[in-house]
Amino acid sequence: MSIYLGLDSSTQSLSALVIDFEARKILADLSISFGERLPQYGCPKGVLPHEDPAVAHSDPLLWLAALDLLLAELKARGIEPGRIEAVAGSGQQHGSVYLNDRARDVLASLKPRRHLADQLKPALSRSTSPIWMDFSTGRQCAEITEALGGAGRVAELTGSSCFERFTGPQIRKFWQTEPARYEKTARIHLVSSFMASVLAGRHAPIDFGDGAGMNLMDLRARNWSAAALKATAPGLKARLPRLASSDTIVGRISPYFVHRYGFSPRARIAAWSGDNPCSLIGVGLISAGKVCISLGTSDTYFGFMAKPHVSTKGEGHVFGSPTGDFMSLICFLNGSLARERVRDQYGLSWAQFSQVLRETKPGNGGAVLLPYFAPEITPNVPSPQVRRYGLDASDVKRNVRAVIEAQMASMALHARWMGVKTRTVYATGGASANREILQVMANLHDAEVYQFPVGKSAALGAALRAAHASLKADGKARPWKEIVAGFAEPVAESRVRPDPAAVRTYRGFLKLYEACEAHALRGGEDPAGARERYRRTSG
Ligand code: XUL
Repeated sequence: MSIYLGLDSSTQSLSALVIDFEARKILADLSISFGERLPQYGCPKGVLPHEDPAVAHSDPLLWLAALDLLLAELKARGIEPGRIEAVAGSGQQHGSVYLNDRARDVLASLKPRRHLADQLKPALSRSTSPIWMDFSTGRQCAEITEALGGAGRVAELTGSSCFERFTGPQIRKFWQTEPARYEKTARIHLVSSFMASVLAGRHAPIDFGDGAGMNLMDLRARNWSAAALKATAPGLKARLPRLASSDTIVGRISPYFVHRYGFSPRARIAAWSGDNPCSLIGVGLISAGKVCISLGTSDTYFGFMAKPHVSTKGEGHVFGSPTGDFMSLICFLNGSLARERVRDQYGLSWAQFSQVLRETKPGNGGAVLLPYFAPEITPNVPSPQVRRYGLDASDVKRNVRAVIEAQMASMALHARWMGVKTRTVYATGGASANREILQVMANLHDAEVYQFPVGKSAALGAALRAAHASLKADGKARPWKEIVAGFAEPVAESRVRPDPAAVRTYRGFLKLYEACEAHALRGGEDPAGARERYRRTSG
């Protein structure tokens, strides 16, 4: 038997991929969209509405309701859960779940006749979960940064300077604003370790990949940093799960899933990780040299890293890689959100959007859009602001091209700290199906871009991690190269080549974009001169 299940608990949906590892085949691929299938939870895009736009919380019970729905559907699709050897998962990073001291017993005695959400409800000490889109902890970030001796020091210690969405600042805010509830909190999980805990019926550890997204873990020593814990909240260590490597087996699956869905009682639950560490595996980045751009709710730019090399200017992060090494990552919040905003604003279909990209010229005649429709993570823009330079809001075509060029230019600029010049970019995530977008990507990064046969790189990475951890537990460990072979490989024929003329245009365009960004965000000089220079040189 070599059937493994990878789950991905992401912002807007829960997905599953079932793989036959030896046959290198995907047996099932399905998703539950929170907005469409579980509207009663009031999270249309996976986020609870809030009067403060900086606050982004979700309902953790929604993720459990989705798990019940998904597993029932898997069975209905003819997958026999009893054949699944092991399960691993991927969770949206940074989000946290707060449980009281009843959680341990509740997890250990889940009743197969009742829904997970109903049973876990009394075990929550906080009814909502702050997620990665939250920007409300600026004050806490400043306090932690000061206590730890500055942004550079925090980055060296934890892999990232303090970011609003990271779990440490979020926990500090909870302790400061709701001390009584914090007092009642016995365990704080990440989305990943929470979902693993439910599946295993016991508190699961946090893996080094996702643990690095908290501003609490000593990146090199791979333990909770006493200084970071102290700077965050009192009594925090006792409330956190232990840290463990990504190939840890948490235990056998909880009897709940055996009786309700027919899993084998011997099925293993492997530690879950963050969606980005899982995607790293899902696109086969197990050594240095290539990067991946994932175009999802957020856009991320990431790559494998052998030794940790952090950004001290707050432009990105270093997380653990599931291989035991490291990964670099930059997150752009205005990903599909910004693309959809522009498409909807002009009433276009995706086909029309692509058509416009085909019809318009690289460099857009020097028109620049800064598309911070929502607060932006990279560069740091704490409240929404959309700026146009040499661009009229009524110009449909130029605005369409401008949003894509802005996203790709911003990636190129803010990835410089990684010091990697790559000739190959792997593209994944929903929008990677759009070849016109990939052409702009290829031209702006002066690199060949490849697509993948499986869009769900995080769920695939999770399934491959389940195989890796389970084989290791059986004493049959296989090297990562063999684990990803035949699954996490780009489609050779999908190659999008950079166009040399566009590459030249974009060299100048990048300077212009940088000047516009500096003007809008850092009080830099008016970019009119830069636009003129760009116009002259681009002919
Ligand atoms: C990464 C980040 C997002 C989330 C959501 O740092 O915040 O990519 O993981 O998927």
